[in-house]
Amino acid sequence: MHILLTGGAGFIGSNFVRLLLRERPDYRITNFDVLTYSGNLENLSEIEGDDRYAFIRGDVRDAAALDKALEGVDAVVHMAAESHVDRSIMDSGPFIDTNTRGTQVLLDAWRRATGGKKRFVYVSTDEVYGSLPLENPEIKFTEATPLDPSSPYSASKAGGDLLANAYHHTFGMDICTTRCSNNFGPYQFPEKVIPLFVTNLLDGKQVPLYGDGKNVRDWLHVDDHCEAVLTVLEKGTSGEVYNIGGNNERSNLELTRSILEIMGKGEEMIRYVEDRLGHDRRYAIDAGKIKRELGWQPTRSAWPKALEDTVRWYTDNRPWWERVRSGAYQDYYANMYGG
Ligand code: NAD
Ligand code: TDX
Repeated sequence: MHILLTGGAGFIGSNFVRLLLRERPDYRITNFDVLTYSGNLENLSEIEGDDRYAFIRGDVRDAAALDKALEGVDAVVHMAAESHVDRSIMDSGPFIDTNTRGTQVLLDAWRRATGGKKRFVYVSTDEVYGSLPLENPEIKFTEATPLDPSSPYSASKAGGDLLANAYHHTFGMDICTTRCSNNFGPYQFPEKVIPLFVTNLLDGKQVPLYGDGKNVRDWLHVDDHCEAVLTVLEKGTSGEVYNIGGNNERSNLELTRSILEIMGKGEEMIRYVEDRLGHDRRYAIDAGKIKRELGWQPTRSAWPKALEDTVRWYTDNRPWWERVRSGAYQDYYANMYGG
């Protein structure tokens, strides 16, 4: 089995490559990634010499490059994306271009390569469902919840999600879609809340908590997400959507307090800052379908142990995040948080 993974140099992609090489000794994987600011081959340095792994620097918007890369490939896992909500608020152009148009270019290339007869997994997000109210904690997103994206990021991901569905219906292509909640773990770009807060604290800086800190996210360890994507790739039913989540809802304030406690820091390290525009209040995933139909459930997200392990990873890997936080990231950080 030869898989082409898009976006394999990013956070989830690089963890997926590692998991696949570990768990499927007879698979090969090609990582097709253009290496934006968040793509980093250093995330994969330990497997560089593995002859089951190959890297192609390429853009999912480049049809000719895809035609070449897809030769002899048995399945595609599409993770490449612009992935950060705050950046999409600053400039939505690259989001629509990569997440929506790039998905269309890739779907067309896969159709040319295989007639759509081989599997394509579109890695979408729970954010396509929009926001849930805090007042009704029993309500969660199911696969039947209508799409109602509220940020330019989630709208651009919903564009790709709807196209994947449309290509299945129109051309009979073998496509599954996954919609996962917030991931955490090693190699996450430190613009996202957990690595941002941990690395700030390691540098003795305060953490910028948006608004009242009551927004809720459902946290899942990245390895659980990757295992779920692999399960869908191998066992999913064509045309189906699968929610993936940890049943692990925390308010941002609870999350921040847990990080402070693990790191032995006090509440004075919290800096309440202006809220994110259009900030989704709550995400919560009902992941019953993937458990019932494909037998997947999280095994690596136990809280707070998985969070403690993640804090330890950033503590132990200062050279990685210091390099990642240097250069253009400094301008982004200064623009967002005022230095
Ligand atoms: P990331 O930003 O860490 O990685 C994205 C990768 O895509 C990078 O390596 C980047 O270089 C590559 N890329 C971007 N534009 C490209 C293009 N035009 N052509 C080729 N490669 C390109 O993102 P992530 O957090 O690892 O997210 C991966 C996927 O999972 C995304 O599709 C995201 O929407 C989805 N997702 C993420 C989460 C989360 O919590 N991080 C949750 C659910 C779904
Ligand atoms: O500085 C911050 N302060 C803060 O309070 C940052 C960066 C975030 N937050 C809050 C906003 C959110 O409520 O923390 C929560 C999580 O924020 P992010 O890490 O930016 O993630 P989120 O916006 O929830 O989106 C993530 O999950 C779904 C990923 O970035 C997406 O790619 C994925 O689809």
